[in-house]
Amino acid sequence: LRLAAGLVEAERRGELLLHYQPLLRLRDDSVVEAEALLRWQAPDRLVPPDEFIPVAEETGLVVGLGRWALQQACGDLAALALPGARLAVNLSARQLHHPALVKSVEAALQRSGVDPASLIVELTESAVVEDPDAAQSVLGRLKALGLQLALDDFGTGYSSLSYLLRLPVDILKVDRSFAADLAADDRTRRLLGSIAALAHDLGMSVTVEGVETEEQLAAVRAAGADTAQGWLIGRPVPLAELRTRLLASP
Ligand code: G
Ligand code: G
Ligand code: MN
Ligand code: NA
Repeated sequence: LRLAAGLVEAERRGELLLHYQPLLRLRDDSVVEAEALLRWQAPDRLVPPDEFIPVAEETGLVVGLGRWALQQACGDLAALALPGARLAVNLSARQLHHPALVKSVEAALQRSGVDPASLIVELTESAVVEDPDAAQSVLGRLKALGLQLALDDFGTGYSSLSYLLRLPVDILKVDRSFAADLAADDRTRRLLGSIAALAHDLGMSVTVEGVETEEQLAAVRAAGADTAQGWLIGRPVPLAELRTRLLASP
């Protein structure tokens, strides 16, 4: 409850911030993309999202936080002013089903003036599964704005191949539990190779999350994935550090 009360004030007090985790494009080993991850600088400590996102989700506060994150990421994208750079923002189930979502995404794009194609919106299958028909319609309207859609945490929980056919997804983000098993387990490597082939066949690109070792990265390359994300590539960092990384990239 204290947490929820603090969260209400967090945005007004300017205590929210975004860190950006870089992604490696395997085709040319360049960094052109990053995922925005919310942080809350509470008066006494930096609160990680796994502590406050679930609370925010339950109380509905996530709608406001999410809108703030979208606007901030679009503003950051404009401030980067690097052609080709792309930023991804996470959407929660509550946000997906909020009636004002499409309008607020549209407003964030217009206000910042960024190319809609440089914004990626990530959502999980669990956000879709509650009401797939409604989700499909909202995602169609989001896609019509010109942005890219990513299916997050793929391969866990609610996975259903039918979502891959029904939803207008551009990027499949394979859950980090797969990366963890890559080095030791040949069957996981084969499964990842098959997932990548399937996704490519359907016109989607593939990101593998949670890449922590060179061995895992080599397996991700061998499986034919397009992009790698994880601590080996980089930890989430403030925008200025991301900018340096993007500028230094081949
Ligand atoms: O940053 P990790 O480092 O701890 O993120 C934990 C979880 O919080 C992830 O599952 C991520 O999807 C979620 N998360 C991070 N930032 C946002 C955000 O801006 N909006 C929503 N809805 N979820 C977020
Ligand atoms: O949106 P999503 O649930 O995918 O959020 C990414 C989460 O994964 C964040 O909590 C982020 O801090 C975490 N993460 C990113 N890279 C790694 C990694 O290499 N290993 C582990 N264990 N977690 C990671
Ligand atoms: Mn994500
Ligand atoms: Na994920």
